[in-house]
Amino acid sequence: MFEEIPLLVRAEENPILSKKDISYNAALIFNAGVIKYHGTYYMVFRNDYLGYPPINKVGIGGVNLGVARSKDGIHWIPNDKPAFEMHDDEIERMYDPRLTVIDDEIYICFAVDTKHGVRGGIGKVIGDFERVEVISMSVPDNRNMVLFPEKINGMYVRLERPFPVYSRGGDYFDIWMSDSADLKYWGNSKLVLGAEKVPYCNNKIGPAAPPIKTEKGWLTTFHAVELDPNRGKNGWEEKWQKIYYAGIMLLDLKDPSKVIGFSKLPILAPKAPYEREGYRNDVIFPGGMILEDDGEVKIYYGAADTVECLATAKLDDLINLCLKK
Ligand code: BMA
Repeated sequence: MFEEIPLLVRAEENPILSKKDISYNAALIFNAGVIKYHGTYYMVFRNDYLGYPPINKVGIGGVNLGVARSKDGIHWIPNDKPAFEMHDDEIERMYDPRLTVIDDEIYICFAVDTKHGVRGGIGKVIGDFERVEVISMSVPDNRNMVLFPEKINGMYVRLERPFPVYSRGGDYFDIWMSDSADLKYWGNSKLVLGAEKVPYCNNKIGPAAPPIKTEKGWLTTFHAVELDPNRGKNGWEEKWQKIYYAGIMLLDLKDPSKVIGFSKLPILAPKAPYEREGYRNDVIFPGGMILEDDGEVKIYYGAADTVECLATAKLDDLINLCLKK
């Protein structure tokens, strides 16, 4: 297990959202996307709820996405019913939402488990989080998609994490980038960061929260996984051998496939009790990042696949960390 760089401050209110805050069927509340939109904070969170027949051994029956609002980004008021769910003969569930505002419209990226593989979905949020108009769905396997908040060189850009299981030597995956003229047809794909470059990863990395624009470059978090074959039962699972860390990187403003620098140690490593113990122990999974006017950065993350948390840092410290050789 790696230790984090002492830079981020965990919110005293953590977990900032958990099942006790939800008035409908909810078991695990985590991996949220967060935006600040016209002065209000909005969160779309993942809810694994109890149901029958269960989709796993602990009685989870399905997954939906809920919405919560906040005036300060710390205290949240969830809606009294879930917002989005996808389920049909082919699609099993949507999960792990990420939110990006582009030209005053709210877009959502999400993972989709289907009977024929994992797909990355992109949609537009319609009305007051009433429904998602799906714009595109990738071929399998791909997920952890995040959109940049503006066009770059006239194109929409996304970070993504395909899973090349044949050619990459197992569960060993990297961060990629593609662009699109219309959010529907994606191409011009490029490697951004290889998993082998990240010292606290021996397994896979993936995009985390959508990037924020700074003078020095696009600042964006990623998750990095350490696989420890000596770990056995961790959390509710019979065998959970992974540890999920958060890292941060700075990408070139004009060509975001170029990494200017990244943190050589995690910015968040499982430490607090709510990160160390839950459904899957030792998981930190960021999905939202907001830059405030005073230079504070709020990073929202799912902890132990069970609750949603917040940690903050100063923008300059995060940038300097990425620039450090
Ligand atoms: C990933 C995804 C995430 C989850 C993480 C840790 O593969 O399934 O939703 O938070 O594993 O369990």
